[in-house]
Amino acid sequence: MQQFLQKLKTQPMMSGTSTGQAFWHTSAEADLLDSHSPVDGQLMARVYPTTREDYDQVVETARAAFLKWRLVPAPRRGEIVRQMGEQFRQYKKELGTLVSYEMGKSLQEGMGEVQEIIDICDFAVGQSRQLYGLTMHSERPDHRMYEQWHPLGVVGIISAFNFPVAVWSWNAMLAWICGNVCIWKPSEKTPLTALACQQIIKEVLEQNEVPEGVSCLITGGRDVGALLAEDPRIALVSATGSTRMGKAVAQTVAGRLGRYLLELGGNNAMIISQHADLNVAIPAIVFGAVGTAGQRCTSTRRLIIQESIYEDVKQRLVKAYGQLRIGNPLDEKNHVGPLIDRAAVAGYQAALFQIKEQGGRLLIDGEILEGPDFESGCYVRPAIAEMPAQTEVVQHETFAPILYLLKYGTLDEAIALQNGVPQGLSSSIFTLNLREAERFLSAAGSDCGIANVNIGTSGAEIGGAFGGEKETGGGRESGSDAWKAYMRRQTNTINYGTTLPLAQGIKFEL
Ligand code: UN1
Repeated sequence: MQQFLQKLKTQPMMSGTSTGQAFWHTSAEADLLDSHSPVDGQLMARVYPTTREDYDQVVETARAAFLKWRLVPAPRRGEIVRQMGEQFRQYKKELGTLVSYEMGKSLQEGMGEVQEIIDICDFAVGQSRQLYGLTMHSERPDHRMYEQWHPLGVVGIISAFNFPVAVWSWNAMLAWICGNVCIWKPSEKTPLTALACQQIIKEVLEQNEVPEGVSCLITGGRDVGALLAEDPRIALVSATGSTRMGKAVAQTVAGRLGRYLLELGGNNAMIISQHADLNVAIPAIVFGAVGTAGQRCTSTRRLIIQESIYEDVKQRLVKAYGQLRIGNPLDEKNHVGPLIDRAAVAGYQAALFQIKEQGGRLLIDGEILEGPDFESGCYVRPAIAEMPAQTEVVQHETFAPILYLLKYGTLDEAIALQNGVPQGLSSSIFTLNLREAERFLSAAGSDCGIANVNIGTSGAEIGGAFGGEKETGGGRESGSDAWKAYMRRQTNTINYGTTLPLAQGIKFEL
């Protein structure tokens, strides 16, 4: 790990592209952003934010690279992504550890995140030979009609702190095999893992003589993200983060009729039916609610429990929460690490306050942990609150381990509660009853982008399309046919005859 960090330090932390000499900055020492680990509060890195001039240089380099990269055959682009996957396999432990240290998720989850990169690389390699278009039968004789998919150009990727590397890879790997070039703006809270990814793929880019600018990195806060949103040179802005950020990006990009792909907040519920196998449900609930300290966009925030088993579920949960070990996420014995920063802790505290104000009852009260192992001030106790209804605090996504319990009578009531929030990312039902499961998955069931049966709301595999409806933003990333978002469709009609028949039977004679 030390050696790996050392290797990272050989490159200053600034905007640029991942090959050759092109790391540059025009910002001054005084502008440096400090990046602290939530694990122990230590200063990890100092980052030069990207200035307007740096940004322009990056975009121009990327645009020049696109002119070459778009001509490289897609399977060849796939082969380069395959080699990147090999690099990530080699550095899985180091990068996973760095993710854990910079972001605060458990080591297991940090490595799991790198595994998602490896998986999407494998997926993208196969996809690079499957950028299929359809062939249509023309209504005109001696005509052929078909569609083909072309790359878009420069893709801007804005990613969040909670999945500091995987979300980038879902976008970048697909964007690359599709023939685009990428400019990545990671969260200002996790710049070091982003730099590590650039370093990990650097060798592959160099060895394959990939043009400078295919993989670019810019650093900074919201204002730097806004540069991408405003810029007509950016063909697609893919943004992951809060609904507030997504709305701002969408409005700006729509203002120039650009394309965007949004993956925003979730407020994910599990319905626990009286027909559930609780031995499967309880661990799923606990992992969903406290995994990544409740900071996944797929984290379980609401439990909608059938009234006849409500007390039983409650007791089992309280018992399970009693066994949780909170502490340094690099210690594999611990289940729950810190929140990302003190601002997140303040958000958690505010939610706890609102719960009480809005008639909720805390079964397990939250608390900020203090003492020698918790110096960063970011460690909190996962809380469980019984709520009388889906009050304002329940409607809102608080990025912290707070689980709301709600009661239901009929399945229709449960589905109405599940759908009765502004967000629509992930959902699940625990039931062994076929009719219930199918109703939940039907058009009259969950309104989310992800709906599961007998598994939790989080931990999706990369093979499916990932994303959600309503305030979650409607975008789909990673598997299935999500690649189409990174390409433009062109319909082609070819006349190989000697006359000019017009469509719709129109006659036009000279
Ligand atoms: C996110 O929290 O932004 O399904 C992504 C999951 C992970 C990805 C979460 N595969 O929980």
